[in-house]
Amino acid sequence: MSDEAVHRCGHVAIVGRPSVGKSTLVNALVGERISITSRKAQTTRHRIVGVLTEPGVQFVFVDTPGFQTRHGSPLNARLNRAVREALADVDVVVWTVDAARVNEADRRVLALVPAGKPVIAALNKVDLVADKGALLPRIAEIATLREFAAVVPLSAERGTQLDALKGEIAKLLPDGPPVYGPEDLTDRDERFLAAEYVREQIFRRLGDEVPYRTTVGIESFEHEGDARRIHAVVWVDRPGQRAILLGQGGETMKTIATDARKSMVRLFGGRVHLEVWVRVKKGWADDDAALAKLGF
Ligand SMILES: Nc1nc2c(ncn2[C@@H]2O[C@H](COP(=O)(O)OP(=O)(O)O)[C@@H](O)[C@H]2O)c(=O)[nH]1
Ligand SMILES: [Mg+2]
Repeated sequence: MSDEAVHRCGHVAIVGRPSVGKSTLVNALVGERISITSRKAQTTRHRIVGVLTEPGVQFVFVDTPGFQTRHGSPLNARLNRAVREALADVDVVVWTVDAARVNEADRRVLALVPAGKPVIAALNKVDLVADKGALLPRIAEIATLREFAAVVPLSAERGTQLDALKGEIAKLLPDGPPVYGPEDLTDRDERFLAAEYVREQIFRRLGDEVPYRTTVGIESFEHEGDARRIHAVVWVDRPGQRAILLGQGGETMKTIATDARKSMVRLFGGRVHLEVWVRVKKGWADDDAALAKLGF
């Protein structure tokens, strides 16, 4: 920004149906992997903030779980509440869709945005659209759904058009001092991120059932100089799921822990000693009280 006297700062909610690339987009904007991603729906379970500080402007991005309209479980009710809350107190909404197709679920998410709230449409995954000419009619079609501040085709994964998106968002942010420190990347602590990185690998490596019956807790997190000693516990529903997580001779869990540890080293710096245990706790995903205890 040219005028040094003016500083902008505001909250930006990234919303959309599951798997359109919301968390990937937040990570790309912030420049670090603070929100976990996978091909599976509902990888994101928590509202998580990603902070980007540039000269004259601070963006506070709010990543949200994808809005769930199909199943009425206590977990989904909590996910939906997280989305509604994220929408209520932000300055700008980035409604994220897959550039290849906009469907009923996308439109339902858009309908949740309160009237008068500025919305930017982000058409993600343009790298997968072979016929770029097909984008123009789609943009025109999207523009009829609501009044948008801007429609920006982009690729979160490739990092294309992110500056265009940031520019459009910055125009809509209110004047105000930064609310986070210049080095801050997220509102979450290392303990939370460590648990998330373990969960990310479970979502990426295991089939369709087990990840959804799994949660991760941190039993202990100790600093020894610039090294960290982390003890994580993966909670599952049934002994059979424990066996799947461990794999032949513990190989699956070993790979999960190795890759999760790499992500921790990258973000935290320094050495990381990670130990992961798998324990059985019956019915954790159905029990409201247990959910609250685990931090949902
Ligand atoms: N090809 C391509 N894939 C993407 C892009 N953005 C996200 N993805 C992939 O889409 C999947 C879902 O992404 P994620 O960020 O977890 O979606 P979310 O559920 O909306 O948070 C992941 O496998 C990402 O790697 C993109 O711009 N291009
Ligand atoms: Mg996500």
